[in-house]
Amino acid sequence: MELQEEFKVKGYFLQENFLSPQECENFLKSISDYRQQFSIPKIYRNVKPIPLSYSVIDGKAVNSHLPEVKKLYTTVNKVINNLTNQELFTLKDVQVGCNINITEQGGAYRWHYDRNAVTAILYLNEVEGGEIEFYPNYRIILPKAKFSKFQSFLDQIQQFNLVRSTLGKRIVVKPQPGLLLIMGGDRCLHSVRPVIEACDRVSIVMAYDLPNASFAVKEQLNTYLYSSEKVAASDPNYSQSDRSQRH
Ligand SMILES: O=C(O)CCC(=O)C(=O)O
Ligand SMILES: [Fe+2]
Repeated sequence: MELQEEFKVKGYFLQENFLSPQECENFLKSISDYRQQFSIPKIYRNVKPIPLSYSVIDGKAVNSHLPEVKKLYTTVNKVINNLTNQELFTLKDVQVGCNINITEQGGAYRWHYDRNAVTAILYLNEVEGGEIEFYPNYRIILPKAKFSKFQSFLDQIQQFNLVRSTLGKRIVVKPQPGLLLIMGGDRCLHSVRPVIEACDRVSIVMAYDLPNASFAVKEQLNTYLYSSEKVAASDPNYSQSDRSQRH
């Protein structure tokens, strides 16, 4: 099967050694240098069954302080366009476009869909636990009502364990240095299992979409994902009338 065809049918794509071990080391060094200089927000949202518990260097910080990560975001755009046979773009919302997720021991990332069409995740290291679990091409999307209450109801139903195991095909991927995962972010339900090891799990999360994509983005979702602040609704993904879904 052609790569493009395979991506369309499977809903995801994996490439090992997209970066060499040395390149991963260099990225990890820049990230750790950044952390020596700046403190990064730690986010904890107590949702069931998997909480959102991680630290993040958001796209604004990447733009200003991590030029090599910014460059990677553009390089991977070409890979995405080739794979999807579409002209997709980096996100207008710089804060959301390219993030570095840092998950310490015990940390995890709740079940969610991303708000954008295609997401690429580059893993920089290997840790015990911290597998990403996902259900490609899983979401039932209402074509004209992606942000409706009924869509949000469907999303909640589809998250149940029993529904997932009945309707979905589960894929589990263990992080390894240089591994690139590309998926249809807004239709692939995904989460990150708790990190078991004392060492931080580090991944670069890159979001792409059509130029005219509207997310009906709420400030509140960005606050939920990128700051330690308390938010009024415990879960902006599923408790608002608009469903902006990247995570
Ligand atoms: O780090 C990962 O494997 C996934 C992170 C993720 O899904 C996200 O940041 O939206
Ligand atoms: Fe995600």
